[in-house]
Amino acid sequence: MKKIQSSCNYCAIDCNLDFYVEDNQIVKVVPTKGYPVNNGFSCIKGISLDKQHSLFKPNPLPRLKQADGTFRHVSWEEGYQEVATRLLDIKEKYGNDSVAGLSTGQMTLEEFGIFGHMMRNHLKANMDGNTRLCMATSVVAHKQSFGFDAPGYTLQDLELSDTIIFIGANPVVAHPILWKRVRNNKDKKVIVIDPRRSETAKNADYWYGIRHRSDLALLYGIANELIQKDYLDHVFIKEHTNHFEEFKDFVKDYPIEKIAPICGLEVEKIQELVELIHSGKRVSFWWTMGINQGYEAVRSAQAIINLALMTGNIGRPGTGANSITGQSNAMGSRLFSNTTGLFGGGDFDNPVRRQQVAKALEVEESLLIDKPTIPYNQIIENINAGKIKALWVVCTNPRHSWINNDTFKEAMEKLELLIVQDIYGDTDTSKECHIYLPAVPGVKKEGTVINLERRLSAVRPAIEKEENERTDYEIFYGVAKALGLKDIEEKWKTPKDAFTFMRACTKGMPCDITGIEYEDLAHSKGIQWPFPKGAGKGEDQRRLYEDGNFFTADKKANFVFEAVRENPVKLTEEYPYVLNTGRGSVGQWHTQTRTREIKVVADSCSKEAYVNIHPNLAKEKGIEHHDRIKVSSSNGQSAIFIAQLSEFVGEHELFAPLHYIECNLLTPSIYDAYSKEPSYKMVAVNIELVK
Ligand SMILES: Nc1nc2c(c(=O)[nH]1)N[C@H]1C(S)=C(S)[C@@H](COP(=O)(O)OP(=O)(O)OC[C@H]3O[C@@H](n4cnc5c(=O)[nH]c(N)nc54)[C@H](O)[C@@H]3O)O[C@H]1N2
Ligand SMILES: Nc1nc2c(c(=O)[nH]1)N[C@H]1C(S)=C(S)[C@@H](COP(=O)(O)OP(=O)(O)OC[C@H]3O[C@@H](n4cnc5c(=O)[nH]c(N)nc54)[C@H](O)[C@@H]3O)O[C@H]1N2
Ligand code: SF4
Ligand SMILES: [Mo]
Repeated sequence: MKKIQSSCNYCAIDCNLDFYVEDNQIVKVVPTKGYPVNNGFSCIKGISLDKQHSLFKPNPLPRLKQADGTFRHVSWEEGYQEVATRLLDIKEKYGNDSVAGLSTGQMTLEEFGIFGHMMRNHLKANMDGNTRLCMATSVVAHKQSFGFDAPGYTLQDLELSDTIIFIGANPVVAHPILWKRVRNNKDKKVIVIDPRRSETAKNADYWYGIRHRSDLALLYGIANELIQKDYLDHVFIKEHTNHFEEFKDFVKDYPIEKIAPICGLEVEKIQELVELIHSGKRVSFWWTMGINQGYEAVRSAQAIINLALMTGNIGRPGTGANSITGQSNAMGSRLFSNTTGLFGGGDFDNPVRRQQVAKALEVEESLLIDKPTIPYNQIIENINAGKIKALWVVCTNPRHSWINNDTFKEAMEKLELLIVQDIYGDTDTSKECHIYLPAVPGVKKEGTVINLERRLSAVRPAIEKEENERTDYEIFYGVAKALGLKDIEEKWKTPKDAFTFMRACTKGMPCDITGIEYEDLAHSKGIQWPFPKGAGKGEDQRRLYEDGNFFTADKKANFVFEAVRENPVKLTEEYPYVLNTGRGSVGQWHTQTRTREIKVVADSCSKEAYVNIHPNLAKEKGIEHHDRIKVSSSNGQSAIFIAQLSEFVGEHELFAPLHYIECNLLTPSIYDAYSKEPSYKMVAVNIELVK
């Protein structure tokens, strides 16, 4: 029996797993012992990776939709040619801006490299990813505050922290192995700030059930109180930060007496929180989608960073303002997708970086695209306005996951060419597309992913592909060849080639990985970036900012702040309740295409969309547990849900898991001003019993 160590390609923890294989069948999956991230533990999704494709084994050949609406399968060569010809035709007829792509945080670094090079540099197309729906806020916040998109922590900080504050994060459900690391810490207080009494809040020492979208006011109020009480690290502020004096003046407008009613908390509760922050010796702040998916999300993330800076809780063991990533390679997509920045980081109009990246890719500088992509929302708007005619969607399911998802349905109808590359041909996005390109799942491919603490780890094929099966990398390569892109054809033959190019692009950057050999990652403990040439063996755990130096020109972190804005979501008589959305269970992954194959998950989760509703509200509305209710949204849409009574949501709030397509029918098209990340977490709704 062979044993192959590989990374789980669901969530951003990137647990490593040992696949035991006999006769090209996975016999068992065991979480890797000694791997610094998960050390012998995993969640149900990881140990069920062998279930991928047991139920829905697709035809491995490309599928074309014909003029009469029927489908036919063609050879791969014909499929590649069809994609290439049709993309080039549309480009020629309508111009570069008529072609766009949508990728994901779930591809490998090498796949980002080849796809980004082909789509952006060669085809000059716009291309964004589902990381916009997820991590765009953190990216912008980090760049403005730290000078680079560089989350500084290592997971061990959870074991070393004495005060762990989760804001808009529910790791018990969304990042179980991160929560395991919290539980390893026997000497800590856990604090949760979340309007919902989430699974994490239930397991915390302190829960602050704030009003939806009042985080920014709360965080400024806390900052002001810390200043008033002089609970500050003056030395750190003076030596390592900019704009503190302006910040100090600014937050005077947010005394806790004023913000307490805005946040729905008592003044004493906020004071308690301030004292907890002050009394902690190693305080760490952790945020996820409850912060990132808001209308003033970037400023909220920065308000968390400000607290860490002013109290000197950054760069030391057990501290940090720490953004938790969602998907297995969201960090890779942030650095290597060529969408919002050059490969390895840096702006598209930075002449020095352009030269470096062109040299690393062995191409003329003029080949590199010269501007960032238009964001996801604008791609969809431009499709619906008839400007974008062709869309290539890879490893994401936007018909389900996009905000106000009827607008994506409209886009699908408008497009002349929708190409979908997915491991399943029956997803809401792939089932009706013009060209479907079936890719094999992660257990059959190789490459690299980067986890939430900047750790690169290897994805290795546990089993071999069968006849006619193709990996995502091979599909990109095949299309590039059909497009006649000689440099890709000659120099990007394998994932290792792509890794080598991407690595070269990082030279001298904060994310320098020039010290990593592709082969080093296999059967390893993973390697955190930065890891420049000559870095030696490296420790198992490394954090950034230990010397107090950040990536800005003057090496100081910036206090960034802005007045709290009016919430664009208004509760009215017509729509008096808040609908909150997010992850429903450990077993369910996003749009459920993959986790429907895990029998215990499929059997134990609701088949139909449901909402959690407080028993008091249910009573008031004559609704009983498991009744069907109609939820109407201020975006003009409504859908039927099963009512699941729960005391863990507020009396005037509902919670809908995003795992059901109905959820995003109701979410309104609202985005953060700076990151354009959708504001998924607050919808104004009304409800009625369906008789
Ligand atoms: N099982 C499972 N795990 C997953 C995923 C999955 O689909 N299934 N997806 C992965 C991905 S891509 C991501 S991005 C992560 C997401 O991980 P999380 O962000 O932890 O999960 P969510 O449930 O989206 O949201 C977290 C919390 O934000 C709270 N929240 C809502 N509004 C507000 C607000 O105004 N203020 C505050 N402070 N909190 C608010 C919600 O009540 C919720 O408890 O999970 C990853 N892990
Ligand atoms: N209301 C609401 N909506 C949300 C959110 C929320 O909190 N609330 N969260 C948002 C967030 S944070 C995220 S990240 C998105 C996620 O949204 P999506 O990315 O749309 O969700 P997934 O189900 O992960 O889609 C991944 C697709 O890739 C396919 N796939 C899996 N592995 C492979 C592979 O190796 N190759 C290829 N080619 N395909 C593969 C799967 O079958 C699936 O169809 O949802 C967003 N939508
Ligand atoms: S915690 Fe995340 S990475 Fe680990 S097994 Fe579960 S889904 Fe996979
Ligand atoms: Mo995400």
